[in-house]
Amino acid sequence: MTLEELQTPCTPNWCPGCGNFNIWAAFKNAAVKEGWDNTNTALVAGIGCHGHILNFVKLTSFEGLHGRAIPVASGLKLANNRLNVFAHVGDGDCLGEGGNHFIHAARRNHNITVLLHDNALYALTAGQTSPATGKGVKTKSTPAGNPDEPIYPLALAIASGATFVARVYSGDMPKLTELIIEANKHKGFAVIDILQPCVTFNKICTHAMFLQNMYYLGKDYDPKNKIKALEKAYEFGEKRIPVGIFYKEEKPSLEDGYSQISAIPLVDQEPKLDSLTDLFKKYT
Ligand SMILES: Cc1ncc(C[n+]2csc(CCOP(=O)(O)OP(=O)(O)O)c2C)c(N)n1
Ligand code: SF4
Repeated sequence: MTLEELQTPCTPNWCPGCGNFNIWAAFKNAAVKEGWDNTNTALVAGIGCHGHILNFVKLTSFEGLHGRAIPVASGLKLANNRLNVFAHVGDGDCLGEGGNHFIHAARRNHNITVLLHDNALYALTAGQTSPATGKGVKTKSTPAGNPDEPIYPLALAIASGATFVARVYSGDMPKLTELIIEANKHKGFAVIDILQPCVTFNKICTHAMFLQNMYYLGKDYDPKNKIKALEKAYEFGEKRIPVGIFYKEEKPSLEDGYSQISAIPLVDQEPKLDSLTDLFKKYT
């Protein structure tokens, strides 16, 4: 599909300057480069500003309940393992309401790509604290400062078993496009933590803050070293926001382990009615 063909009749309604615009553009660039279309790709999202992306990309998509994008994406992949499956999730959506799903999909190494639109708060509902909000940060729901420690999403992903774990700033469109493509090519659970400024509600994680404090993991960094990757995943502060691929491991995905779908995807298989009838008989 061309960029024009990926266009829907809807005009994006994100606030001017929102990092979601960059994610939208980078995703479409990746789709054009890789030939993603409605025969080979499906998108899922949770609920939030991030989830609106489905309205602006003309690809088959499903908006799950808040926090439930990942189980829908995993089910899609099991039903049709030929598809490129992307889950667009928010930090509240993925780490709060859907935290349990994130952990177990990573542990099972489902072959899907999770694009975490990380604006470090609940944006659609007007700026409340999420599990990614820093300790002490004042938000609508914590006017005296967030009393809780944040979750470090990449550390959680690595510890849970994700096999491709990366971070990128939404404004770095070439890198974001490249990583989306690489994450999709990876055979297993891939997570990209996308630093996505919410210009309306987050006055700390701004474009300027990311530009001033991020640095790229260099050639001497070994993404195969899990312990070092975990250490890196906890690094976040002044002049200390690493971006790049933190961890990469080659191993069979959950779908690779099912011989029943290795030759023909489930959707293309005839249901075995005889065996089902026998099964039902047992319980009638
Ligand atoms: C189970 C459930 N809890 C709460 C809500 C209300 N709700 C809708 S969107 C949202 C915030 C979304 O925040 P996040 O996932 O971080 O996405 P963002 O808007 O920041 O992109 C909340 C709390 C809901 N729809 N369902
Ligand atoms: S509220 Fe924040 S995340 Fe939502 S569209 Fe506006 S800037 Fe973007």
